[in-house]
This record gives sequence, C-alpha cells and structure tokens, in this order.
Amino acid sequence: MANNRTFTMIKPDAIAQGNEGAIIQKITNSGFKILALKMTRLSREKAQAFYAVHEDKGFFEGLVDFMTSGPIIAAILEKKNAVEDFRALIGSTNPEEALEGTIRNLFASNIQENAVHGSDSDENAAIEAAFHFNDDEIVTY
Ligand code: IDP
Ligand code: MG
Repeated sequence: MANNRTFTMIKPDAIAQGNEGAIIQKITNSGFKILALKMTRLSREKAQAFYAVHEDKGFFEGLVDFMTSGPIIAAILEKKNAVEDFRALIGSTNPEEALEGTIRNLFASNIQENAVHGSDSDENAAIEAAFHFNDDEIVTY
C-alpha cells in the first residue's frame, strides 16, 4: 500500500507546557515522515474556518479562543495508512478515554486542551494541509 498523508497541529496547550519536542519525537519515532512543518499563530478567522464543521456546537467559541491563545505547530506527515495510524497514535478526543501511551493520554489536559489535532479522513487531510501550506513549503523525500 502506498504511503499517504495526514495533517496535524500541536495545539497551544502543548506548546505552553513545553511538550512540542516530546510530541514531535513521538511522531517521528512512530514512523511518520515530516513533509512540512511550521510554527504559526492562528487568527480568529483562520481558527473559525478550520473548525467550521463544529460551528453549531456549544464548545465552538471556547475552541476558537483556545486555538488562538498561543502559537501552534502545523505539520504534514507521511506514512503508510497515515490518517488511521495517526489517530491511533494521538488517542481519543477526551484524554480520559485515550489509551495509555497515546499523545493525548500523555500530554492533554482535558477534552478541549488536548495537545494535538489529527485529520479524520484522507480527504480532510488534503484540505487541511492545503489550508496551512503552499506547495513550495511541502517537500518530498
Ligand atoms: P478530534 O480533534 O479528536 O477530531 P473533534 O470532535 O473533531 O475531535 O473536535 C475538534 C476539537 O474540538 C477537539 O480536538 C477539542 O479540542 C475540541 N472539542 C471537541 N469536543 C469538545 C467538547 O465537548 N468540549 C470542549 N472542546 C471540545
Ligand atoms: Mg476532528
């Protein structure tokens, strides 16, 4: 099976706690290749657009506040079965339900401040990657 891509963000809580290095190490140790990587800060508009699928949810405004509260690290990752394997590596949205050793089990504070984003489908991975990166910021190797 060919390699494919997923998109991730290391969220502001993880960076505020100094966990970004440990998270990147766990990602690369798990066989993901980094094809693009950037430290950035989301505007309110970008955070709202990224999470537009959740705009009717009660947690939406809080989520936008949180995601704009500090810098994030955005990355495109490549691996065989990337989307599914990365969701397994990060664990459940709610860290209380995340399996032992997953990134959210290790580094998330609560269901909102849960350390990392991971795309939920190949289609969304492509949309999210293009949302954050231009073609000339993505390497192949
Ligand atoms: P996911 O990140 O595991 O795919 P989604 O349901 O897509 O989870 O939710 C997107 C993000 O919104 C979560 O990662 C989390 O930061 C936040 N979120 C999800 N559900 C809740 C909630 O019930 N309360 C507060 N924040 C939530
Ligand atoms: Mg999601």
